[in-house]
Amino acid sequence: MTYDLVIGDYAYSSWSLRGWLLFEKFNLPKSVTLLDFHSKATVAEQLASFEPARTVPTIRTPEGAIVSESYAIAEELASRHPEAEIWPSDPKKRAIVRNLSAEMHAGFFALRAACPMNLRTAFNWADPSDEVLTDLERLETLWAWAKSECLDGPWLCGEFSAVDAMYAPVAARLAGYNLPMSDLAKAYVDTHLSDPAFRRWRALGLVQGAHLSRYDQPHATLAWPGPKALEATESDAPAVNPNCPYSGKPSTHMLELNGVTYGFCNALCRDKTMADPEAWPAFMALVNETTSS
Ligand SMILES: N[C@@H](CCC(=O)N[C@@H](CS)C(=O)NCC(=O)O)C(=O)O
Repeated sequence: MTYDLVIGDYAYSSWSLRGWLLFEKFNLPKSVTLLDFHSKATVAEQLASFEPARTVPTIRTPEGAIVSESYAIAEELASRHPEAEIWPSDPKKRAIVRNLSAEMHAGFFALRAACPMNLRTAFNWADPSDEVLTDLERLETLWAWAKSECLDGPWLCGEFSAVDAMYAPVAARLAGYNLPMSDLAKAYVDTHLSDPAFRRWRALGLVQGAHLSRYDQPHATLAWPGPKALEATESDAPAVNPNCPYSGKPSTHMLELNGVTYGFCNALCRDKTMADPEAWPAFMALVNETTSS
């Protein structure tokens, strides 16, 4: 039983990140189709076999139903996989996070319009508009309220839940445009940036898809505000592992990390790992096994 999940682009599609995190964080089976945001064909045209979807993320359930609103995807997955706790089982927490998720899904237009997600770089927007500042104030209110009601965990309300998937791209925008934040908001934003699933998504965005100039901004650029990736480089040397840590297929594409050469079964597996080695548990298990033996 696998869901088809269609996403737009790892670097630029903020809604796609929400949908993908719901699968990735809760370990749900997915077969991913990546659209081409660079293509002349519109998103709607590329989604022709997922009628009536017009936007990403879109899923096809195992029985063939199409769901193409992020909030509906969260609800649908939550009712199909109650054990995953996509919404918290605690009724009070669940009510709070549903409310915050719905407000995100229906709002924050100024922030979304002025600060499109772009995980390839970061900007210094020194003088955000009044409309964006109003959105930021509302975020601070909502996040502080959720935290004060829930009291535990680095996420908004205890363990990671659908609300955190909804706010992941918002966190990326706050960090990615160097917007003003309280300590509480900054801690929450940092939790997203250092989350291994978010880092995997961003690593894929760094190595897949074209640069899209429509996402460039007139602001000065900054170094990425999240954790710095370990330095790994492409290599031609023989690998310590005969088989790819992800697929088990023969190692054909190599990288070097701390003087050791590791192999992968294709260029994408190598490149996504090279972009942020620590984001990939199977690779780090191989590194630990190799360096501790
Ligand atoms: N309400 C939708 C919004 C999804 C959305 O707008 N996705 C963008 C990509 S981030 C898209 O597919 N846009 C279509 C287009 O650009 O033609 C949801 O909740 O998922």
